[in-house]
Amino acid sequence: IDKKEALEVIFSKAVLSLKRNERDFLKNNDREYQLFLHRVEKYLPDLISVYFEIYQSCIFAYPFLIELLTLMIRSWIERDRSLKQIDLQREISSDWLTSNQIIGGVCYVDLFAKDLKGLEEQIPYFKELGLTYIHLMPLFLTNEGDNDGGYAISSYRDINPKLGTIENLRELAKKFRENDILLVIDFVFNHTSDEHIWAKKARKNNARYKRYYWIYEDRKIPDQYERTLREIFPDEHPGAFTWKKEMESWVWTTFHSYQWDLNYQNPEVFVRMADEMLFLANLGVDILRLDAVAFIWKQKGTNCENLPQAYKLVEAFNLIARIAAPALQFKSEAIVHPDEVIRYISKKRCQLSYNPLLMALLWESLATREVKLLAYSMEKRFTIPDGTVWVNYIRCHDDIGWTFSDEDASALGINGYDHRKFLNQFYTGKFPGSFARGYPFQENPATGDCRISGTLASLAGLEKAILENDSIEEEHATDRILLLFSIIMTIGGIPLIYLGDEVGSLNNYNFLKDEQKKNDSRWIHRFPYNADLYAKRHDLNSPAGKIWSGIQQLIQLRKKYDVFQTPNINIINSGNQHVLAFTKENSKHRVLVLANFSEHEQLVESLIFTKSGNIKNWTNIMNHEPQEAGMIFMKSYQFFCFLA
Ligand code: OTU
Repeated sequence: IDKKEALEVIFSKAVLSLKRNERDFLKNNDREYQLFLHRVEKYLPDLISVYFEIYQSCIFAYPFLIELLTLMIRSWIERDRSLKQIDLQREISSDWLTSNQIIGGVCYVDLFAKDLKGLEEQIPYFKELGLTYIHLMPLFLTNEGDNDGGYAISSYRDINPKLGTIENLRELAKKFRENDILLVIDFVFNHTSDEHIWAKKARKNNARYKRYYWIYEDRKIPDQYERTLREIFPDEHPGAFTWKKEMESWVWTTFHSYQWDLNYQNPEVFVRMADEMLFLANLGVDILRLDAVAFIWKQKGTNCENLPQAYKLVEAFNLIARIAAPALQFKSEAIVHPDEVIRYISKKRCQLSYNPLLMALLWESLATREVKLLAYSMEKRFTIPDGTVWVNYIRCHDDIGWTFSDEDASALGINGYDHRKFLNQFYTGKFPGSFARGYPFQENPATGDCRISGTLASLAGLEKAILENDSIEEEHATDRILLLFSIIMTIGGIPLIYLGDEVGSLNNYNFLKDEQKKNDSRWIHRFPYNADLYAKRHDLNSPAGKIWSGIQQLIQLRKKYDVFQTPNINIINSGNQHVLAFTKENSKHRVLVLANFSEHEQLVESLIFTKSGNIKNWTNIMNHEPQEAGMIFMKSYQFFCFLA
């Protein structure tokens, strides 16, 4: 039987499983349905191939495929007409995602605005700052008490009642759309909480639901897996499995013991999660952040991270979206080795990705005052496929992990292991002369691993400066903060601000008094909305005001020149080890960015202009002064952006 015929058989089976009124919808909306069929024709063959690559050896694969198609058609039928309009627009425009008009912000709904209604009231603030992309941290039903900041989800269809209702979220999505703000939320699809209905049924020994997870009665198989696994949250429990007394079994829990890893080797899990994904899409979500994507496939004898099937699963989810909710885009959250990060990024997989390498190396350059590792890594690794986009950030709700490549470091004579040790010492404030006030996260004496928690301002020196009443250091700190923002605003991709950072929020030590939080230092940088700081945002004498207005100016700059939306950069050797230099260009403009990562004044040879394309008339667009010939003089932590 030929392939086309097979597809037709499969598809018509799916249509037959629809309810009567759903089939009527298809009949009565023929023009709309033809559009859908066109997508089916375009993407279904690939979806089926990928699906069978993943599930070739599973005898249940076929019936679950029919179920998948049925729920895709159903979800499309239920999709709001206004969203279907956006589907169409995004299908024909290829560059909306890379636009220089997109500026991101991320926040916890409860900490920033109490609840979803409160968040709606913050729209004027988002507009004032210039934000057009808001990522709301997990807001679904979750365990009472400790719940990993919402990353333990008990239902993908119910909002945490403290934050509001599904209707509130739908309403917010609509309000965002009216205000040209993209809505981003998490798709926490590697695990559910132990209170999700599936986990509850598994706990009651229901065989079908036990197959949704990785559950073993003895240590035999867990031991086999653990031989090659890395510990992710060693503070919480050793290894990857947790003993559940009520079931007399071991359950795979990569993160916390109440976060049960889903078993994607079971096609039913894939299909059920696809259904949850399409439900989120139909709420009016624009971008789904694929949480912990590196961990979704497991295989004995490997570290169970970044396996080929993980990429295939992402491809399959993406194809489902292309057919049933094409407006939806994916953002990869793979905070792993840069060789692996890149594999998730493509139009077929994730159209967006965090840029953990740029993030980590910005901090590395601040600590060392040298830009060589940053420049070398960006030159080699900044380019990503056409139509995809980096999300460039300085801080987020998580720790900073030093995910640079040891091979890159060693090419520059840097020993990765020692360097990470230095960085951890520096950012926990232990290194002599350090300006930073961070906390260690998941320090593992066995491996020497450690990551860093702390707010942008505290890690950049503001906390220490204020405490010591040191006005020069205070100025350095605000300059450091603005320097990092200058880079993410000009380098291309989508800049993402961890809200609160734009007014210089300091570490919050209250978590130490909270039984449920004190062992997770990431709470040091998950702070409540600080009304005082926000009130000072227009006061240019306060650090909050300096930082806020500096950022706002950068945002305006970025939005004004579309050269900032060109994806690539050209790293230039500035001839000064403290100064990062790169250019970007499009048909109209060329920009040259210079950033001094040291607290000392620096000189850059005017040769840099020749190296940047031998153009004579450069204007400094920070102050609109033409650049005279001769040496370029840079003050401490100064940032220049020249336009030609
Ligand atoms: C993610 O992070 C979330 O960002 C965290 O807040 C969650 O706790 C976690 O998943 C579980 O849902 O280990 O330290 O890419 O770096 O996925 C953060 C690998 C994490 C990990 C990342 C994970």
